Amino acid sequence: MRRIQDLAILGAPPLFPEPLHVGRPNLPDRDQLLARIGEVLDRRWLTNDGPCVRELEERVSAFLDVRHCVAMCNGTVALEIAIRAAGLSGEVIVPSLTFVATAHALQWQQITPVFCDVDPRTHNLDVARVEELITPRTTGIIGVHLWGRPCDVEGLERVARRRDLVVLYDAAHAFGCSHRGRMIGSFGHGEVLSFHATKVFNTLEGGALVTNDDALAGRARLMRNFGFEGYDAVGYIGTNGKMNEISAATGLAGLECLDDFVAANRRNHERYRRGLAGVPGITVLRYDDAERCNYQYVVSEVEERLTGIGRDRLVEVLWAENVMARRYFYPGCHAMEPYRSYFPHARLLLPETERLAARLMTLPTGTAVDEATVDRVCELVRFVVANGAEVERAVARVRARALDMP
Ligand code: T4K
Repeated sequence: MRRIQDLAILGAPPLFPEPLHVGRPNLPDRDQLLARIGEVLDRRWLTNDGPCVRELEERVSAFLDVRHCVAMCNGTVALEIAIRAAGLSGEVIVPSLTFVATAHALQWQQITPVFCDVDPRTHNLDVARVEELITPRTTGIIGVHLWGRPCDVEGLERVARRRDLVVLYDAAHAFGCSHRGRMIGSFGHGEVLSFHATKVFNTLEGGALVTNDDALAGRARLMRNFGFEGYDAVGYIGTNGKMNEISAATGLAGLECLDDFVAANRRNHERYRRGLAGVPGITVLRYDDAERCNYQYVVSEVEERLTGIGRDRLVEVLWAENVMARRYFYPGCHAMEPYRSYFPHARLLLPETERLAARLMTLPTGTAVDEATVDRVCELVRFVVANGAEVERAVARVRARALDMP
């Protein structure tokens, strides 16, 4: 990329012929996967607590060193069931800087998500702010280990103990990550994982509640299967949250390759950090290399004062080049419906969330992205930022011409 007129947003051909997505799935070894799927078909046992689901649950709980893993059909249903099985009601404190499923899982069952601001360094719940939001209606806190970086679990659990609250974690991003040497999965009363296609480890769709609490796991198991306690006996209200055998088989094959997935992510993350080092106004978020990290998200902060080009325009320029960077998690749950209507003034209590939601940009990584591709994306970002103000003016000119404006 040499000249501004070579940018696709101004009409030139895109840098990449095919879209480069954030969240392109990591795939297990194909032969192993097909062999496992063949076994599922041979058994004619496709769902309802089948042998692959059981094996996956055992493997995940052993990996995370936690007593129970209750596999489910996706992370959102796992959250809903965990929330219900933990007896939450009234108000629950959650971050707004998260995927909307965290809030929806509460609101879906008429529990009010109370949005709390985040620590600008960690992007996770700010414990001091959590404490200010506790009311007599508060029954719990759901921390989100955003980008796989652990919440301040000690701080949250201190507050929860003092105020007699339940703590759950949305660990959708944090499979394979540790905090102070202990795997994420065994903190709080329970933690919820997502095994969605876009996650570091996937079961196509899937998720799980992991917990050391026997009673919580028992209730979640019943709720996952309509509340059935035996043939013809229902002792509980339940839903259908079951994982199917093909998903579990995909997970079992994927677990064999997890180290390779993480290695590819780590390599790409380092490459992005080096490739974007020194670009004014672009900071790539770091992980704590002393811990286990899955490096699944390459998140950068774009500071327009220094780049000369706003985050949204930069994303637009990248999309035109087929680099499908994402604005996770813009605009924050509080600014989405129904929460925007329910809490029109929420943003006044969420200054850091608002600031981050306006600046964050997530770049493509994973096993589908190689180092040469990362280098080209970095080179593109460097070029655009080096010419930030000029790119803004050129785009405005082209747009004005298209509208036939003077
Ligand atoms: N809590 C948190 C903190 C979460 O981040 C999530 C999910 C949940 C809870 C809920 O867990 P699940 O119920 O999903 O298990 C995507 C994912 O759909 C979602 O699972 C994920 N978080 C979120 C961060 O990302 P979108 O709306 O951005 O999805 P979409 O369709 O734009 O897909 C993302 C990109 O991935 C696309 O650009 C294309 C690519 N892709 C996607 C799929 C499904 C592929 O290349 N191949 C594929 O098969 O939410």
